Amino acid sequence: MLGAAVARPDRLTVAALGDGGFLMSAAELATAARLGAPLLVVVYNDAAYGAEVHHFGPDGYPLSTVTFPETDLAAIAEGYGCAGATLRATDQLALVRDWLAGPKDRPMVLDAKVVSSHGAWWLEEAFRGH
Ligand SMILES: Cc1ncc(C[n+]2csc(CCOP(=O)(O)OP(=O)(O)O)c2C)c(N)n1
Ligand SMILES: [Mg+2]
Repeated sequence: MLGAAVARPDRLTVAALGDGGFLMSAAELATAARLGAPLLVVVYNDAAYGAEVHHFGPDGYPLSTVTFPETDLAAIAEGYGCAGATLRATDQLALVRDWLAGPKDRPMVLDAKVVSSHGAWWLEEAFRGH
């Protein structure tokens, strides 16, 4: 995604990923911020390696190794020099509109808190029998 943002600064690069993947690769934000990449990062934050929950849960294994405590990803992003925002409702998307209307001279990271009470139905179906 960083390569895409650098190669095509005329277009908006959007990276959509989970909180687990974000936490594994957050250091990339230092480079993205240093380059002033016009990059929008949307993190679907279910406080878990959600895919793993599908495997561990039905087999009765404890979920403690695949679920996380509350993590402030917007603060992490700001620490790297990016803009950061925590989203809990769609009316907060105005923040994104403001960033889009601005110079986009640093990446924006959205920590979109999503429900974790139940996993994604389509993944549940895809993993059945695995
Ligand atoms: C480096 C690495 N380690 C482990 C995995 C196995 N893995 C696949 S999906 C997944 C969970 C990812 O969690 P998250 O990014 O929060 O996405 P979610 O499933 O919660 O939407 C893991 C650990 C992987 N793909 N890559
Ligand atoms: Mg997750």
